[in-house]
Amino acid sequence: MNLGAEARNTIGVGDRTLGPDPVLMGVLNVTPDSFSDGGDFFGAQAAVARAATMLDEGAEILDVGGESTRPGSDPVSPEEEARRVVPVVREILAERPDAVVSIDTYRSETAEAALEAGAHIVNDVSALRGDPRMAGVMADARCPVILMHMLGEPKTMQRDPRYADVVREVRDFLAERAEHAVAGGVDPEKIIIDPGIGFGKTLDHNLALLYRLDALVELGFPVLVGASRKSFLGRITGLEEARERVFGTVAANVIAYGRGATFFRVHDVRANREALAVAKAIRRAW
Ligand code: HH2
Repeated sequence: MNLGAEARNTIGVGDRTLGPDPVLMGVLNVTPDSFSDGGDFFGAQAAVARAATMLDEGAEILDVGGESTRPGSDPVSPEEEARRVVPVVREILAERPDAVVSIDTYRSETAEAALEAGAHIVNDVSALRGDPRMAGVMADARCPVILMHMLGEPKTMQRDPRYADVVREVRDFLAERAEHAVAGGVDPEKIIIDPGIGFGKTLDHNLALLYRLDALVELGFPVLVGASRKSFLGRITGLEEARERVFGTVAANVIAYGRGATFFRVHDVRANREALAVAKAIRRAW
């Protein structure tokens, strides 16, 4: 699907427009086991405080997730997932009514409950493959949706992932999932696509996708990149501790911006905001 020759890099959220300048989505994992911040913000109070910090540092979206999708992780029950995220969404919006909140889930019940609590965006790492009701829920809510590529499922996805041509396969997959979403009633203007860095990909696959992001931009949807603190950065830099991978994250995001990405899912908001502000200024200078 191509919505026109021009790359699209904005998305409407209610009466606001996000983009075309780089948009930072702060990661808020309300989980005991996420790969880089598991357990840090597990209680609602700690999560809301972290949300406020990320907003103050320049995040325009907060991505609230209640289930880790790190390689090897197990799913949690839908009830447990909703129990973790719904109070956090509600409390963030009570304290910061202007915040834009996205809900990181592939389950329609969780998405519905979070939207009901005020969330604005659904971030579905299964790109609508995880739950047949999801497209309908998104269509009814008329909310922006993020469709991400994943090969396999979190439990096994890093066991020898293979592609004949990773860029073509990821692009074709995202085009097909976008068509599926539109067939289910989702407004094409509300779709954001994401190559799914680290989801069933080797180091070389991740690097190829970041370098050839323009191939995804050509599909006509805004592109989101979630490279933050991921293990491919550790493979390159030798940093085993995920929270130390800030400089590598910044490099990946600045390159991704140069290749056409607009949305950046990050743990370290300030570092990425400053780097992307400089990248934007350089791009504008000529
Ligand atoms: N990555 C993670 C989770 N959700 N959503 C999108 N759209 N893109 C991503 O790259 C992405 C995502 C994994 O990172 P994190 O949330 O930090 O860890 P965990 O899954 O262990 O909670």
